[in-house]
Amino acid sequence: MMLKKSIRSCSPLAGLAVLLLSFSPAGPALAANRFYIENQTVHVGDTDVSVPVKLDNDAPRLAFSLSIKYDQAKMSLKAVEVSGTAADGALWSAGTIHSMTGIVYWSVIRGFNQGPPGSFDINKTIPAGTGLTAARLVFDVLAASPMSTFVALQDGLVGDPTVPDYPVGKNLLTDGLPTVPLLGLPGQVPAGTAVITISPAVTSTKFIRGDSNCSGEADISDAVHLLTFTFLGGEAPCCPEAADVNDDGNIADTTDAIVLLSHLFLGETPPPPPFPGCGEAAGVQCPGHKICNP
Ligand SMILES: [Ca+2]
Ligand SMILES: [Ca+2]
Repeated sequence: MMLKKSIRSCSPLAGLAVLLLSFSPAGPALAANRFYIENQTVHVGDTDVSVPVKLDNDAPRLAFSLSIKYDQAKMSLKAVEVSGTAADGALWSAGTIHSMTGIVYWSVIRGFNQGPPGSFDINKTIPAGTGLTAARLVFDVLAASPMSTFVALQDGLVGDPTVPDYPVGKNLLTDGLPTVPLLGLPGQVPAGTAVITISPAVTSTKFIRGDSNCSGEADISDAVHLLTFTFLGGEAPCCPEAADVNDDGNIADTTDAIVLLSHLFLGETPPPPPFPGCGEAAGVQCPGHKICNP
């Protein structure tokens, strides 16, 4: 009786409001759709620097496109990758890097349908979420001294102005209909522009003598590595100085493998320092030893 009375007492508008509220999505509302690139620091001489393009996405998407400007005199864009991102497994990830103008267009389609040619597969999407990584830009740093540069999400870019009617870049999300995202984080000026600080080169001077595969330890696998490299043309040492076990200036020769094996198994004289832990030797740079030079 009480329930019936309550419903009868509601006005039609109040009833509609109750109805709408009952269909409100559960959980916190997602932020506006947004592509952005965060400010970050790289170093003179860095290669394969990863600059993530982040995404706030309020609904699963079938595809997206990116249009990005960077300073081609300071950084060289080598690739746009989606492996390990929210778009991992995309069947289409392609575009054009205009290295002369510092402009890249890139399109990613998570999946194509098996049916009509060119149609999206609605079962393969980029998920909804905030702080997703949509793609990674892979740069080499060209600048020879510390300075500041930028990577900017921009619409309306023209990669090759010498070609009439060349397509104009646009940042879009697509779930059947195009969704125009916001570009950049609040406070980034100009909008969509991330500051990339190029700091002085990292000095990578540490290594372990004998650790020719840069595993963090000089052991029998290094002796195998040395012999495989010397006699079978195997993978080159990640740090030449580490492969000069006896420090005689000859890199990865037979004697180096013998010196290491003699120490490991016969207790003979250890390799000269730095050994067995990470250390430095005069004039040696060893950027390949990531464990000693994190
Ligand atoms: Ca090793
Ligand atoms: Ca040697």
